[in-house]
Order: sequence, then C-alpha cells, then structure tokens
Amino acid sequence: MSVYKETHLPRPVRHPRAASAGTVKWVGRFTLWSTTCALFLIVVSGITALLWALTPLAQAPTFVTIHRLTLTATFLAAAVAFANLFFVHRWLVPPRNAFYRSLEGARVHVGLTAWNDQESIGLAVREFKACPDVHRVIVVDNNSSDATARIAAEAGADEVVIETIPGYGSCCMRALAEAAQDADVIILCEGDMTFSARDVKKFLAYLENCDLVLGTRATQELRDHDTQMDWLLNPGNQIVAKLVQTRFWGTRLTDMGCTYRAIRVEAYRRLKGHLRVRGSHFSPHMFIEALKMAMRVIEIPVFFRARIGDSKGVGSNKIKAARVALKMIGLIYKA
Ligand SMILES: Nc1nc2c(ncn2[C@@H]2O[C@H](COP(=O)(O)OP(=O)(O)O)[C@@H](O)[C@H]2O)c(=O)[nH]1
Ligand SMILES: [Mg+2]
Repeated sequence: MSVYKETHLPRPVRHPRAASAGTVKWVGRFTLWSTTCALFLIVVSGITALLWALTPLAQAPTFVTIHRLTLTATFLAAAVAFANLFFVHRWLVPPRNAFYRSLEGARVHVGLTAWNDQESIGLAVREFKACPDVHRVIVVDNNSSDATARIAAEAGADEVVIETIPGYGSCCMRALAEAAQDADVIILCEGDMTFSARDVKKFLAYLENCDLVLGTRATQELRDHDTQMDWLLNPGNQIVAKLVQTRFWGTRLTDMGCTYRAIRVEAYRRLKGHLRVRGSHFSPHMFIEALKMAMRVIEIPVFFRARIGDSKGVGSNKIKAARVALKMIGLIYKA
C-alpha cells in the first residue's frame, strides 16, 4: 500500500491575461505553419538566388520578377514567424506559478518494454530491481519468440505480461497501464540496456515540479560514443523537436524518441484515453497529447549507452528511421 500523500499546493489560479485554450491552439498552429512557410521559402529563395547569380536566367525579366517575389514572400513569412515565436507567445503562455508537489513515499513502478530482447532483459530487470527508489518492475514482452519472458522472470521481475498486439506503441501503452496499478509514479523504459536505472532519482526529482518528465539522449556528455544516436538520428531528433516547440510554447524539447520517462499516475489517468498510436512514433504522440492538455512537461538529460542485442526500431536502418520521422512530423501538424 502506498504511504504517499500529495502535499497539494493551491491549484494554480488562471491568470487574467491568459488566453483561452482555443486561442492558444490556433495561434500555436499559426506559428507552426508560418515557421514552416518561412523555412520553405528560405530554401526556395536560396535556390533562385543561386540561379540568378550563376546562370544566364538573371537576364530573363520573368525570372527576375519571380526571384523578387520569392525574396519578398520569404521576408514577410520570416517576419510573421519571428513575431509569433518571440512576441505573441508572451501573451499566450499563462504566467503560471511553478510548484513543488512532494513525492516522498511515492510508490514507483517501472514498466520495461521488450521484444526478442533475451540478451539484455535480465540485466535491465536486475538493474531496476537494485534501485532503492523502485517498488515494482513489470516487463511487457511483445510476444517474443525467444526466451525474453523466462529470463525476465528469472531475473526477478515482479510481473511479466505478454502483449500480443505488435508494435512499439502497443508495448509502451501496455507497460504504462500495467505499471499504473497501485502506483503513484510510473517509469517507462526499454529493456535493452540503453538506459540506466541510476537515472530514476533524476526523474523523481524533476517530477516534483511537473506532470511528465521526458528523458533526452541529446546530451553528448552523457552518451557513449557508439550508441544509435549517430550523425543523423541525433541532429534529426533535435531539429524535429524544435518544430514541436513552435507549436507548443514553454517546453524545451531536444529529443523525439526517448522512451525513458516518468509520469504521475493521476496525469497518466487523464492522458490514457488519448493514447492510440501503436507504431514506432508513440513516443512523441504521448508527449504531444500531454502538451495539448496543458500538462507540465520537462525534459531532462539521461545517460545513454549502446544497445545490447539487435535494434528493431529506428536504430535498425535509416529507411525505417525516415519513415518513423515522417510519421512523427505528421503528428505535429495534426496536433
Ligand atoms: N521497434 C519495436 N520495438 C518493440 C516492439 N515491441 C516491443 N518493442 C520494444 O521497444 C523498445 C524499442 O525498440 P528497440 O529495438 O530498442 O528500438 P531502438 O531503440 O530504436 O533501437 C525495445 O525495448 C523493444 O524490445 C515492436 O513491435 N517494435
Ligand atoms: Mg532501444
């Protein structure tokens, strides 16, 4: 039984200058689209500038008109995007107060995802079981054909459940649902030994100030040299995460696909009805839905190691990574 009691601070009072949820949504969308247009036009005007400088097209009056129009449109779109990004948001993010809600005595349950991860799952379970802040470790085996489930149980997992619906998102959603039972805090992580149980205490520290804490693998100092966050996945994740920031203000994001995260159970209960993505783009789906509900989301640097066993996700090949990235970008524009 949980001994955790929420030391509630008064609920944040709505600021008189705060815009309505609908306004925040539409201005968020407008900022995202104006930033996208500005970026697109910068590329187009770069191309027309090169053609103007390097080819005889500079002599053609029609081309010169198109080039001038492109430059004007680029300037206007960039000005609108700049105004939205740097000024409009000041009136849209309610100046709400920060808070501390103690997590002393909170029951912390860890849900580990696993799919044919027999090489790593035993080590991952032992690491989390040895963590003093963790009360239960639940492994969700996505119907593996190897010995994942048996090895997880032998390593001391408190529960091993089999999720028969395939997909990374299915596995994560089941892990969240199983871990939520009788818990105050849920930690979601992969059972592939890329993440460290020693980071649990960092998550708990920041969760006292918010509803959802996401890990980020973008911090060079915390990353081994041979992880899947390579020359493409690392900058790619950071750029797409910045696109999310143009849609939602106030939350600094640098990683789209870090599974490792912690959520308060009451926040998870509000969120779970909105979770539906079963594929590999589940990770941003979860935090975008949380941001849509104006939850307080913080991203923190986590330790990141090379995987043990074969990657089945975006680390496995660049074509799959590109497909997943497109789906993630689609989520941002639909939000
Ligand atoms: N990609 C993928 N991962 C799954 C699936 N089911 C469960 N998982 C687990 O989700 C986590 C992410 O997959 P992983 O192979 O590590 O992908 P990576 O992190 O992109 O290399 C691992 O713990 C997998 O075992 C699935 O259907 N597809
Ligand atoms: Mg992994």
